[in-house]
Amino acid sequence: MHFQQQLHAYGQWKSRLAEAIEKYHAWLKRYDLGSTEVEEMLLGMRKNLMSERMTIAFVAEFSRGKTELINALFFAETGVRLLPSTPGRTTMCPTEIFYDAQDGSYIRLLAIESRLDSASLSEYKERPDRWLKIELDPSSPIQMQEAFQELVAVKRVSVAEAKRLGLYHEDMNPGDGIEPDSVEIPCWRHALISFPHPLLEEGLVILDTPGLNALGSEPELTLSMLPSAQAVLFVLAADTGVTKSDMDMWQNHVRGLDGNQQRHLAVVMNKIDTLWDDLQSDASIERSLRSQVGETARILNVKEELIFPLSAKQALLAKVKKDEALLEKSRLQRLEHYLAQDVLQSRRQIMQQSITHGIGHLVSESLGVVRTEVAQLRQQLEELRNLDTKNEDMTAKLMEETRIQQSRYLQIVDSFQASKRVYAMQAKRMLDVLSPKRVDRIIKNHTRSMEASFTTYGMKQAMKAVFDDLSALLHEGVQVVEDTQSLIDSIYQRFAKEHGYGDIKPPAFSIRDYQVTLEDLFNEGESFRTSMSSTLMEQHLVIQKLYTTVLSKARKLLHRVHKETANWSAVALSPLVHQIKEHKKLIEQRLGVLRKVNQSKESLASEMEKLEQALAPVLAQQRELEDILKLIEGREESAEAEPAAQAVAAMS
Ligand SMILES: Nc1nc2c(ncn2[C@@H]2O[C@H](COP(=O)(O)OP(=O)(O)OP(=O)(O)O)[C@@H](O)[C@H]2O)c(=O)[nH]1
Ligand SMILES: [Mg+2]
Repeated sequence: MHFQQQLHAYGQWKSRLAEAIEKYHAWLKRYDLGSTEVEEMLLGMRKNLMSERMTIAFVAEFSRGKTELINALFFAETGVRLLPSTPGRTTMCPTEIFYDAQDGSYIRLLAIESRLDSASLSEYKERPDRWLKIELDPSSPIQMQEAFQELVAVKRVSVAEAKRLGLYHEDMNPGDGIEPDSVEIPCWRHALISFPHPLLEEGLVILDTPGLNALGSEPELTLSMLPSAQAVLFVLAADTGVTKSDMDMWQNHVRGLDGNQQRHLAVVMNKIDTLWDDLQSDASIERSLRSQVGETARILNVKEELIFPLSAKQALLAKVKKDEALLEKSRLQRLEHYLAQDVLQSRRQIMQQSITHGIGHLVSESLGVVRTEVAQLRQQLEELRNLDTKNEDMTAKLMEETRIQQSRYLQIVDSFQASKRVYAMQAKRMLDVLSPKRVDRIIKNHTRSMEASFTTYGMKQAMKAVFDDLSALLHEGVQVVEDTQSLIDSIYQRFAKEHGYGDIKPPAFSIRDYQVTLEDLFNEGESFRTSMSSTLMEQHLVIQKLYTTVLSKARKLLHRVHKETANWSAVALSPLVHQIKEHKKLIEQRLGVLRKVNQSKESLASEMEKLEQALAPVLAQQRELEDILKLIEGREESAEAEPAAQAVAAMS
């Protein structure tokens, strides 16, 4: 399947899941089983799912052909070279290309001087009025192509000004060690491009980066935007091989992205057309290509199958001219296949796992309760069928039994209330430990000392102190979450043992993994700091930005931990609550039936009929839930409803 078809299928799958979430939400409402917490959780899940985007980032030294590759992969059907790609440095600022359905077609540009401001890029993105906006006409590729020329805009400033902006770079100095009077710097710090294009409309986001030291001077790009991309393509050129500067970039900023299983990192070996040679046989060209791929794999220490030799330029040409043979020769299709199969498929699996884990658990839990109800109604019917109406003793005995059940039920309610009180105290203690206020206080305290320190060393010490405090907080959180989990487990076990509630399980939860994530975050920050000393002369501004980025990520992370913990603690006992409610309903129903049968023997038939009638809507509930579960699990075929006998067996 082509990338576009695959992305479309992925979009459809997401809408199906969103529909399942909506249906379950409606189901809970219809039967009055929801709660504000569960409702909020479902709405949040649905929102996350629908706003989820798929980002592919392109990084490399300048002039390796990143932008040309983007043109060839995604925008060839416009018939033009949509984004500017020329010899030498071209793209001057990181550029995000996506579709913003709300605001339509535009380019938004953020002035380079905004680097002096303490607001982060993501904060700027919330404030469109701070950006220069250029309208785009999506029906005219030529107009768009012209508008995109703004992405290459540069200006001359004094060296002092470049230093002030944290942009003075040794490479701007042409070797003789004498500082020039002025240097060229980008006009723009960041660009956002939105226009309706089938791929972008499906949620694709493309991140093009400028080659020259963009990764070293914008920590937010390197530490925040790249790591959150689903795929990162590192581009090399076949005619230059792996140069020292390619290697620096790879080691300092790209290689580390490989650690995450949810992200794909691949290497493109572009410009293979420079190896094409009419005087050489295809076989010998193939051989030299193979050996270059092998060599690159060895130097970068990546698997050979993750290196994609191709020619972006020829691929673009081939697509525009509809020249199939040339397209084949450009070898672009193997990369397209990789993006469609490996990247998108695994994205879908990850989403599926997390969604099935979240909502699937809730739906299965509801289904378990409904199935028990079906089974118990059937059992009651069975009892009535076997009831010897002439035998008054038997009815009386059943009545007696049910009364005993009723008083036992009242005990269950009492003991549940007691457990719930203990649990509520524990849950409060847990959420206090992880409270966002505590996190913010820690960060705020240290930020002050960080801003006050003039040396890199002082800043580094302050950073270490925040990290220690935050990880201590998280450590305490892990402990208290585990205590809470044991408490919940013991409550469930007690209800299973004493009251026969063996079928329901508490939702599992842990925040242990976040400890590693937090640690990685700070380590990445530190390795960024050590890598930049050699490349940037004026570091203070960049280090400050670096630390702000790391801290805002840590803050987000810990807030998320709190939110997830709160969600979990809100629903941890709800399977028990459902079960108890159902239990009560059944006992009352049964007493009612027996009472009536006792009063007049004739009413037996009509009571049985009523039970049959009561069964029908519950069976309908069960079918609805089974359909929702099918939607979630992506099963197309309608599975057989669970046989009654099995359901009866499950309840006894
Ligand atoms: N021969 C050949 N040239 C290519 C190929 N791909 C790109 N180029 C050329 O390489 C030059 C640089 O391409 P760009 O796409 O601007 O490179 P970039 O990596 O985006 O560079 P920056 O924007 O400066 O970071 C342009 O002149 C392209 O025409 C290719 O496959 N073969
Ligand atoms: Mg470029």
